[in-house]
This record gives sequence, C-alpha cells and structure tokens, in this order.
Amino acid sequence: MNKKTKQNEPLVTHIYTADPSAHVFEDKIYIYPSHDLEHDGVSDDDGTQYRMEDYHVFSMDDIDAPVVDHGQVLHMNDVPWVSTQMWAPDAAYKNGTYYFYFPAKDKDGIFRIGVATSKSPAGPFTPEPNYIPGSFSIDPAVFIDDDGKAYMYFGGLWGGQLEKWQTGTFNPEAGPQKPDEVALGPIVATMSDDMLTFADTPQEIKILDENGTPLLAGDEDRRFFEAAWVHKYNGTYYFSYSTGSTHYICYATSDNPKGPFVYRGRILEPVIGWTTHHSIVEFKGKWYLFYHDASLSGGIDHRRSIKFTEIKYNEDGTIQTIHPYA
Ligand code: FUB
Repeated sequence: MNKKTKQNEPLVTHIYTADPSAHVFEDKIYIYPSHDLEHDGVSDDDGTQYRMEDYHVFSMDDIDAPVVDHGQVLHMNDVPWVSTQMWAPDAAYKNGTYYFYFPAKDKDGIFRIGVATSKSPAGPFTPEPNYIPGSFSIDPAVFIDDDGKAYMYFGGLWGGQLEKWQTGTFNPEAGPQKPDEVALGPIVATMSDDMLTFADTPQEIKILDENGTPLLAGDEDRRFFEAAWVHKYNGTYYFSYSTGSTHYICYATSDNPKGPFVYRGRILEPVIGWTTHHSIVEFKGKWYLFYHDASLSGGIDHRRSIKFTEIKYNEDGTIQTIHPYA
C-alpha cells in the first residue's frame, strides 16, 4: 500500500501500471489499469513490448487516500481464447454485477475483446469462455448513459490492428492509411442488456473538424489513434482519445453518443514515454484525469505508471489543456 496520494505522482510504485480506467463504485475510486511486464525484449511499432499477462485492480477511499492493490484479478492462463498481450481494460457496473472488459490476442494473433464478471468491483473476475462475438481491435471503454443504455467504444491503429478491419474482415496485409484518406474512426457498439455481447453491429464514429469535414489520416495532431473514453458533462458527450504518433490526449464533443463528434482541442500535452492513455471521472463534484507516463522507469515505454490530476472546464464547456510537468 502506498502513502498519501498526490496529483501527478505515480499512484503505484511496486509494479508498473498503465492505461488507467477510473470509475466511482461504492463511493470509492476504482482503477482498472494494464499491468506492464518488466522485460528487456523486442520493442517495435506493433507494440510487441506491451506483452502483459494479467491485471490488478486498485482503489482509493478518497482522492488523497492511500492506493490499495486488490491483487491479481485476472490472468491470461484463466482465459481459454487468449494467447498474449492483455492490453488496456475497462470496467462497468449494471444490475448487481461488475463487468471487466479487456483486449487480448486470440490464438490466431488477432486482437479481440473479452469480458469477465464479479460481484465485487475489486474482483477477482471470472472470464466468459470466448471473446465478445464481433469484437476486434483494442482499448474497450464502456459508457452507460443516463437512460441505462450501455455503449462500448474501441479501436487502435498500428499494433491495435484497426487498419486491418476496413473491409469488415481481418486482412493481415492491410497497412497504414494514406495521409489524404479520411482517418479511420473509433468503433462503437451498443451493449446487450446482459452486458456480455453487442446488441448491434459495431459502427465507425466520424470525428469532424470545426467545418464539419472529417479529419484526414495525415492530420496526426488531431486524428484518432487509440485510448477511447467517453464521459458526459452538462448533457454533452465528450469523446477523448490518444493521437498516438503525436502523443496528445484530445477530445471531440457531440449531442449523440454515437457521434459524429466535432474536434474541440487537447486535454493533455505529451507525457514521458511513447504512449498516452487516460480516463475521466467525476468524484465528489470535481473532475479528474487519470493518465500514465514512463517517468518512474526513466522513460522505458513499456514500464509505465498511473497518475491523476484535476481537470477544469471553461464556461463554454471546453477543457483547459493540462501541461503534465509545468
Ligand atoms: O498498454 C498497451 C497499449 O498501449 C494500450 O492498449 C494502448 O492504449 C497504449 O497505451
């Protein structure tokens, strides 16, 4: 257990953690991150270095309270369809059950999204025997709207394999997009009532510029790369995401959870390390950004640490950009 918790400092120091999905469950903050494995193996643009095998869950009784490690809640050896790379997870609560969603490669090396359940937000989680039918790519984020409808947002370029699904089936030969093509968007699907399957066919979300024109693949400062997250503020849906190769957390807004979304700006400037990945949560009337960087490991991309900081909205609903080391 760590001592008193401070903003912009690693929340967990006894293991490496990344991709924090934070939620308020049972009046506490629960954090569902990736668990980075310490190794000196291959690093490449496919993310081979992110070869994680399990997940831990963490909680904080208050925003400055010590972080509690609830231990290993799921291991790939317990999931029949998984071969490797348990990447960024998320969690949701509905009808007395906690759902843990996680991407991993199946036995054919194709990223899919699995689900596991528990009666406690702290796990451990029992996985379904197969991945969610029709799921693909990475970084699931589940948002439950005020009317109880649940949506899963997902997708990631390069190692996340999103480019390989452009025809609707997996094409292992498909490479990066051309700069003048309309950028591939994140994917959204409505969840079924039991939260274990998709209720409709996953569809692409468009992200538009201020003139209503879809962002292009060459617009690397603004186009979607990975790390989808949705939250609602004053009745507006905020879709936030990483731009990957340019290392920003950006956001776009809409009055519909399935978009289209209009680009609004940056939430987080680049952090130490290649990846940037976040979540946004309201707790006791304040809003927080949970994120990660690689400062604790001296910049090793696959040894990251989760952190948090407060976010502030302007009167017009825009979010003030955070400079993580200012
Ligand atoms: O942690 C593995 C991958 O790195 C995540 O799935 C991406 O979002 C990036 O943070």
